[in-house]
Amino acid sequence: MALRPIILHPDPRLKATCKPLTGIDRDIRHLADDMLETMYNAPGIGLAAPQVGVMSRLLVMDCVKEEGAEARPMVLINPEVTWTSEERNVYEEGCLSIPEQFADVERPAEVEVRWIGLDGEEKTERFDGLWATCVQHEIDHLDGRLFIDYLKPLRRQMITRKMVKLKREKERARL
Ligand code: K1U
Ligand code: ZN
Repeated sequence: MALRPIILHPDPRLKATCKPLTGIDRDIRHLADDMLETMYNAPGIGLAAPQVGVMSRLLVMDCVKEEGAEARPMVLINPEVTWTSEERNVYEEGCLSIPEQFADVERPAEVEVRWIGLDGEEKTERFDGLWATCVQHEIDHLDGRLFIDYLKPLRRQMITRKMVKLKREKERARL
């Protein structure tokens, strides 16, 4: 297992639509392991393949936050939202590709998602609370959408400008 570098906004790979996976092989299992390690290390509660530069429809998440509670690492391949609740929920979201920036985003409070597991089996589950917010945020990544795309243009531009500056500073520090 290895940590993979997380791509920072703005980057064209974070704006692109990812391709469905057609099979599960050793490389995919390796990618999922690396993504879970990268997510826990960040630390984060989710991570989508394009955030590590892989343009495939795969995401990992674990929203168990309680101290001492058993972890629930999940790997979702080709996830699809099959139902959304009318009730909506506001959560202050962050993103590992947009560090230190947070904003309220309104989304359906509950969603049903269908996906393929690493065992090749189709699964369906209803998510609520933070799990619902996180799975929608991660599926958005697979469609090239970021949480800042839900904000007013001015706020989005301000965050993007800060990120351009941050990336420039990081690049300078690397040289
Ligand atoms: O996709 C990502 O960039 C990961 C992101 C997921 C997410 C956060 C908040 C709402 C929806 C989706 C993160 O994990 S940001 C870090 C974070 O939220 C967190 C980190 C440590 C403990 C608890 C939360
Ligand atoms: Zn994100």
